[in-house]
Amino acid sequence: MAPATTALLLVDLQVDFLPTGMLPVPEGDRVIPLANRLMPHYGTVVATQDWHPANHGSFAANHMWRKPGQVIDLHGLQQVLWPIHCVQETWGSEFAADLRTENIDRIFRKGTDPMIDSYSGFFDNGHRKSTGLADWLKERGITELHVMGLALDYCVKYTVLDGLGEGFNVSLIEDGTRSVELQDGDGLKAIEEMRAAGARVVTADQLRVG
Ligand code: VGL
Ligand code: ZN
Repeated sequence: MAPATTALLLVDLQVDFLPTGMLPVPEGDRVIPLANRLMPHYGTVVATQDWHPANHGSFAANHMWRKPGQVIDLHGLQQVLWPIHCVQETWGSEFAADLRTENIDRIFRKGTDPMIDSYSGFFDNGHRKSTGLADWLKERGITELHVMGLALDYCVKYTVLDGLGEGFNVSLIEDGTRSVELQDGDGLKAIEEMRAAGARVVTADQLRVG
């Protein structure tokens, strides 16, 4: 069992990020069994859920002449445009069918404001609004986070960086994540950024929680 002050944080383990989804993360399905194996060893398990309205500004389809992968200015912030994904109340935004969601204590949804994207589970990309995740964890005496999920080079990275910024000790579970890799090497670069910011990078076996 992990100490009671440690929480497992599962990032965006959703249908649209699996290899058959709308924003496929290669091998994204491979991390689901690991999440299922780890969850019973934590007193606190939290999951984030990308939860966009259909008119979300991060969707290329909502901008004339734009294609996924292009970068635009969205209300003052640089925004990568994505295929339509994780639309609220659709199949694509559901958690992966094989994920044992009964072990999740609390879900934090993000990306609900059409004007701004939210990669991190803690804040939107402009750091303007909090999701309440940090306060919720702190109220429960959580000081350490073990983070895994999708995608390494976007939502996992920004969740880890914001977790560190909020004062948590953060370990990235390297084998519990996969990258979208819009550019070759983005996954490795993300890991180096997280390490430089103070994250511990470990494999699930090194956690010794189960
Ligand atoms: C994500 C791109 C757009 C992610 C979410 O979960 O990493 N990436 N929305
Ligand atoms: Zn999204």
